Order: sequence, then C-alpha cells, then structure tokens
Amino acid sequence: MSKAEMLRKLFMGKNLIRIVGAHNGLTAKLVESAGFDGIWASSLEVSASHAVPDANILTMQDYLDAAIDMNEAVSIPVVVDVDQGYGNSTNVIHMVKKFETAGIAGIIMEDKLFPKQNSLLAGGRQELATIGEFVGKIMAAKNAQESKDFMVIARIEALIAGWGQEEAMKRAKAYVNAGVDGIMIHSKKNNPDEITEFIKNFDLNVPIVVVPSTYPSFTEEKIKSFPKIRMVIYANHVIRSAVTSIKETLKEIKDAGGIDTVSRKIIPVEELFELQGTSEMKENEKKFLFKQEKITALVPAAGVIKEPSLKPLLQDTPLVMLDVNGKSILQRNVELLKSLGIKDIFVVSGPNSDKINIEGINIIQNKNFENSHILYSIMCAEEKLNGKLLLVYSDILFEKEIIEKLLKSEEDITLVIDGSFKNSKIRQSKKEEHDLVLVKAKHDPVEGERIIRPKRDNPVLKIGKKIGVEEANYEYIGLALFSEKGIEDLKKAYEEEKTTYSEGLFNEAVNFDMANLHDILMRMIQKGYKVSSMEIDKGWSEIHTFEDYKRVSRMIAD
Ligand code: SPV
Ligand code: MG
Repeated sequence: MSKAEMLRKLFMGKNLIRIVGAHNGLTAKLVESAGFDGIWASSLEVSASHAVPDANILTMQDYLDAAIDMNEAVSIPVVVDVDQGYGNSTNVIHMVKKFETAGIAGIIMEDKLFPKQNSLLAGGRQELATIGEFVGKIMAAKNAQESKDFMVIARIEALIAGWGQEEAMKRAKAYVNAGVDGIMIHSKKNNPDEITEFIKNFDLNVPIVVVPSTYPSFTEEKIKSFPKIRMVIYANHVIRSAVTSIKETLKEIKDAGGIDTVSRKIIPVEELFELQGTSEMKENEKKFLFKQEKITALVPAAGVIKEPSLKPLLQDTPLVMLDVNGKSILQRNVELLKSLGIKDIFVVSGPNSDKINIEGINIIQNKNFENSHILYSIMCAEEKLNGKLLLVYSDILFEKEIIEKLLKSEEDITLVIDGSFKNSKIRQSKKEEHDLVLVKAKHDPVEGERIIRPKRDNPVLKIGKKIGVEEANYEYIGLALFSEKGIEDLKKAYEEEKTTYSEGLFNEAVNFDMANLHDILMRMIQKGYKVSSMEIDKGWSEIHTFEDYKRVSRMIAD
C-alpha cells in the first residue's frame, strides 16, 4: 500500500488522525516509535533546524530533501508543509511532481504570497494570495499528481491575516470547488474560538485539519466533539523540546566541568545506534558483505634436486620448472591460483632461480638453500606473510576443487590430508623410503568405493615421516592454509623454537634450519595449537621421481 493510500485510509477511518512535526530522519523516527499516525514535515522545524527564519529562505529542494529523509526513515505517511508551493502555479506543478515521486503521502499548501513568513510570528507579514490565484494553484496541483491517492490539502490563512470568518469561509468554498482533499484552518489566537466558529459554519464535504499550537487547551478530547476535524497537527513540539533538552545538557556539562553527571541522564549510544538502523545494517552485512580477503600463495621451491632419476630431465632447472606436457608445474599452478583470484604469489627459489621465468609471480631467494629446508624457505618470505596464506609445495599438481574447498576453511591451520595412501602400492613403496609425510588424525578415513567426504572436525594429532606404520591414517599432500592468526602462530612458534633450539635434532630434522614444515607443526601440536585437516581422496599427484613424471605426464592431457 502506498503512503498516500495509507493516509487516505486514515481519513476514511473513525479515529482522529494525529501527526507530529519533525525535521529530519531521526526526529521522524521518534514520532513513529511514539505511535503517532504520521509525520508533519514542518517548514518551521526544517528551517529552524538550519537556523534560518521560516520565511522561504530555504528552497523547495531543501524542504524536499528533508521530507525525503523523514519519509525514508519511517513507514507511516509523511504530510509535507509546502508553504505556498514555492512560487506560482508553474512552481506548484513542479513541486507536486517532486514530492509525489518521493513517496510523500500528501501536502498542505497555504494561500499566502511568496515569500511568506511563519504564521505565528508576532508582527509578521501575512499577505494573502487572491482567491483566484490560489484556486489556480490548487487546480495545478491536482492536475499534476499521478496517483489518485496523493492528497492536496488547502490551508486557509485568512484568520491569521485578520481577514475574518467570512473571507475564510469564502476561500474554503472556492478551494473545495477547485478540488482540494481537505481544508486546514489556521489560527494564532490563544483560544480555539475562531476555529470552532469556523467549523460550526462549515458544511463542505471535506475533512478539516487543525494546528492548536497557540490554543493548546484544545485537547483531543475537545477536538473529538467536532467530528469534522479529522486531523490534528502538533507542529513544532519536537524541535522545541529538543532545544530545551540540548540547552539543559549543555548547561550541565558546563557547570559540572565534565560529562560525568549528564551521561547518565541521556540515552546511551546503543539506543542511538538502534535509531540509526545499525542492527539492520549488521544483519545485511552478514548476508551481503563478502569481505575480499587478501590471500597470499607461497611456493617454497628452493630445494636442491637429489633424486638421480630426475637429474637428466632437469639438468640445472629447478623442479618447479619441470615441463609436464608443455607447461611447467609452476606455470600450471600459477594459472590455477590466478583463476581462483589469488594474485599475490611468492616463490622461494634456491639454485638457478633465473630459470624461474613466469609472469606475475614474485621471487624471493633463499640464499642458504644448500643448508636449509622448507621451513627456512617459508620464513624467507616472513615479511610478506600477513593475511591468509596458501602454502603450495613446488612438486605437486592437484585438482582445482581441492583448493576451492580448502580456501573455505575457517580454521587457523588446515592441512590437506589424503586417506587413500594405504590402498596405493605406489604410495606404500614411497612410505617405505620415508618419502611420505604421514599424519595421524583423530578420525580414520571413511572406507568405501563411493563416498561423500565427511565434513567433520578431524584434528591432526601427529605429523612426520617417521610415524609408525599402523598409526598413520593419512598422508599430508603439501597443501596448507593458514588464517591470519594461523600465520602469526606459526611465526611466533618459529621464533620461540629458534631461540630455545640448541644443536642436534629438531624433531625429525638434523638441525633447526633443515626442518620441514611438519617438524614445527608437530612442536606446535605438542604445545597445544590446533592443526586442522581437510580430508581428500586422491585428486593430486607429486613428482619426486622419473616414474612420477611419466605417470603424471600420461594423466595430464592439456
Ligand atoms: C509549520 O509547522 O511550519 C506550520 C505551522 O506551518 S505554523 O508554524 O503554526 O505556521
Ligand atoms: Mg509552515
């Protein structure tokens, strides 16, 4: 239902319609939450809120902007005080288009001349338009509106201007004949006599609106004894009470020399947040705000190739640059990462780093490559590691879906682990050579030919190449995701271990610099850090030997 329809319905109902003056979204919202029927977008309140006289100093656009703010803040109808329409009939046509388009339910237009002065202003200029001129404006307004529901109410200022009852009634008749939807009769007397006299003589078939600002004793109870009065406007009490309250608050702050006492008397900021629609904003953020997380990918590729079967193939090229069916391992992985929106890719290189000539990656050199291993290489990139980190070993190829799923992990450290190694002859033979990084996770893989991978929390309890045959239930494939906190934890653990390390084995490594990632992860697990896992069943391959290379080349078609 449009707000204009809502307003018309209120006029068709039995209850006296009570609307209250406001000047912005916040005050309109307060009027709505207090349970009134609508908002009066008062020219006095709006101009006072700009600290200028209510005398057409502000422009139509200013009043329109204020009315839009109010209308958007509430779900009840807004009736706008449009003064005399901001000019002649031509201005009125434009004004109606603008206010109706903005969703305003109705307007009250007064029969004064432009520029007007506020009706209550002592000694103010109260110049009336001729009846003919104002009839023309009413016709212009009614003709300009698009929907049948938009209400145009004429405001008679004859009593304000001291022209008397007869003139007021003459105008009422002319305006009703011109097609207005209601009459507002205004008075600045300190009693309602003028108004009640006018109403007693009023026999036209439109509702009457009153504004008892100067005759406040004319309460709703009394108003209700005049059934022709269908709407009462409390025009300026919101801004006046705001000024009262603001003055009191300011005085107290000044007198008390601080905000200690006053803070307890005014609304808490939480209530203000609520009025501003902050809860709704939070709900919307949950639904629609997808944070663009910065994800860095790191490929530690500084290792010196010791595998004799690969040497003839590689010569002095790093393993990451091994050509598999026309594209290097690294090229394939970089393309895959980029297709997932990961643009910050760092490769830690060792010997012959000049051979790593791939566009769009950053090379970090591990100059100590001969005497170090993966953990040391990762830490070569330490200052680049802030935000999420995707770690991709240099000698593996994998399905895109694995990374897609891994990136969704909300854990701090997630290792991709494969439970299929126990059934693979190739993996078993590598196991015997201690070439697999084994994992003991809390839960065993789910056995079966066709299964849906379980989505469960399966923390890593142990990780290493030398875990007992029976104990290990997975293999770590060389893909890991660290959250921002996860990477901070890793850095912290690294620093701690480095300071406490003194010669000899570091977990399974011969010394601290020769540590693999799993060496520090094992230490972290022992210290109580959680290392989570993402279980997979195949979908990846590593290239450690010539046999691996042949197998992968056969598998990869493009
Ligand atoms: C207003 O609130 O701006 C009005 C009512 O027009 S009065 O101030 O009484 O003129
Ligand atoms: Mg006004």
